[in-house]
Amino acid sequence: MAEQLTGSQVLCRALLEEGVDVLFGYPGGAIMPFYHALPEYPGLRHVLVRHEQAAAHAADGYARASGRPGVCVATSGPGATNLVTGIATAHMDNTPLVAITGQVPRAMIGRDAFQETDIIGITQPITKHSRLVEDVEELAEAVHEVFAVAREGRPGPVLLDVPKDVQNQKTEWNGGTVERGNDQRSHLPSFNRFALAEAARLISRAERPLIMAGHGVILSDAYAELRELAERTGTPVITTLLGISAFPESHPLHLGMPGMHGEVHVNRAIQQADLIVGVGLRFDDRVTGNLAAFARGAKVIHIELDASEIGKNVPVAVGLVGDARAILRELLEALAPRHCDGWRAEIESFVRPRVESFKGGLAPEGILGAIEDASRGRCTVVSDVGQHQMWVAKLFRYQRPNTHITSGGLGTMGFAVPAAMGVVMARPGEPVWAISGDGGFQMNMQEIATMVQERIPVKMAIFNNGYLGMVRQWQQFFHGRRYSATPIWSPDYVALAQAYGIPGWRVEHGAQVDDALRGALDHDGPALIEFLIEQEANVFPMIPPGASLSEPIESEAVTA
Ligand SMILES: Cc1ncc(C[n+]2csc(CCOP(=O)(O)OP(=O)(O)O)c2C)c(N)n1
Repeated sequence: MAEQLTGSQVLCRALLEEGVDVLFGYPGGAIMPFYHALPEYPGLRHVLVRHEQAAAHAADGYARASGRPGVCVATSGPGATNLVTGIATAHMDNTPLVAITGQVPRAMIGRDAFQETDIIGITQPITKHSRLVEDVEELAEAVHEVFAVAREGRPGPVLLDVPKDVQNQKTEWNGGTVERGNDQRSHLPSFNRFALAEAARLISRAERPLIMAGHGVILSDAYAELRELAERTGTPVITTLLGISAFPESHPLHLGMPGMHGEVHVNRAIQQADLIVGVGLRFDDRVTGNLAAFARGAKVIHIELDASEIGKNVPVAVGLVGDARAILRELLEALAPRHCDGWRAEIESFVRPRVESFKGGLAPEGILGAIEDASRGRCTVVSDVGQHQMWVAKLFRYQRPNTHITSGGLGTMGFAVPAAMGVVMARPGEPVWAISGDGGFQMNMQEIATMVQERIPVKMAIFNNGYLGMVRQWQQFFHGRRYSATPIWSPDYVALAQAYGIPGWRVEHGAQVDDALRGALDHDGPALIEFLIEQEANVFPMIPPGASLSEPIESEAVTA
């Protein structure tokens, strides 16, 4: 005999069928029936955040680290709108995120009911799909549909809006409703064989080739194929901000990060290349600088899952639409071994000694090296947004796949601390560092309470320079040092840690670094370290906004 279930119970069962094991959320009126049902389903661990934005970022971090959709839950109105920044962040970086929101009862929709907001309308431009569930009979199918959309093709966020009375509606449950299909590769678009042959021909003939690897390499798990392509053809590899950790950084073919804060030799190599093989990236403006002057001597082969990206920013000689791993495998079959030793030696000659503006204060380079050593290279690093984000991208040596997580496309301050909670849930037993500036940390530091209550051992590092550093740097270079609204006061972070009952350290000198790191790593729970770094340190080199990759600012001299 069929079981009678409420909509909320159906929702829980459908989530379990999708393989969900953790939800990040916050209750409220319109989602109360769901929270009423939740305790019956211990397989669904709920993490109570302190702000819904953090729920979305935590689900995002979980998804990036696990490769499976992350789930966040909020009530209608303010709960739902608090998710928006997190959904937009996931949208820009192609994270499979499922947001579930309560909605006012169906009869009240459109009447400006208490806590009613049109979250479907609000999130339409920042989701792959958003759906209002109009009857309990469609609920299970709707859950499976949004999960499928979140995962398939180019992943991204989806939203399911469930009116309160639908959550309470009764229905008959006849057992599982789907076979869960995790392998979407069969649905992927196929690519053109002629284009593939042409790509192989261009690669074989190029004298100055480069590979630019983006987030798509990580999303399609194409590490081995990327490495094989580089090694077989002797082609140097550039990793974009979101492509970092797609290729081991100790590898002799690894060059570094391109673009606005990319190394001089990397950008110069791009400007001198005769072929760029772009894999799973979108050539965004932070990567290309002035498009008209970008890699003018290079033909571009663009391997990308989303056909609309091909030719969007950069004209391409060959576009290959599909899954990066599948395409690279095919391409490898058509490629004979070759070398580019002369070209590599030339790029080597472009390398400049690192110019940083550290004047003897605590330098990010030393801190990051020490974090790496103390974690024995086995950690995941989640960065926030700003100067420290660039240092974390450039100075840490990523060896293992998918160990660098950051908000690239939207550049969302406040991302690191909550996203790191999600990463810990996906990778228990491995140190996870949330590295933030003093500005970004203060945007979501309330989540320390979540870590304590839910026992989520994030290791937090704050690079405190007393400024909204990246904006201050722009003011220094482009606004005549007018530091308008960038000096930022901080609380006593060690006392803050104490208030939450977690250990905290303040590090002012190099000699204190190792003890603090050891203490934080040895502690079986969340821990916080404040590093007082040099206040006006800058990130070099820097391509001014709108300039070409050939016009880097390399030192303070320019601002004099
Ligand atoms: C939510 C949000 N608001 C504003 C910005 C603009 N912004 C980019 S970097 C930055 C400064 C970050 O300062 P801090 O967190 O202290 O890091 P630092 O640059 O000093 O390392 C600001 C304000 C942003 N990226 N995100």
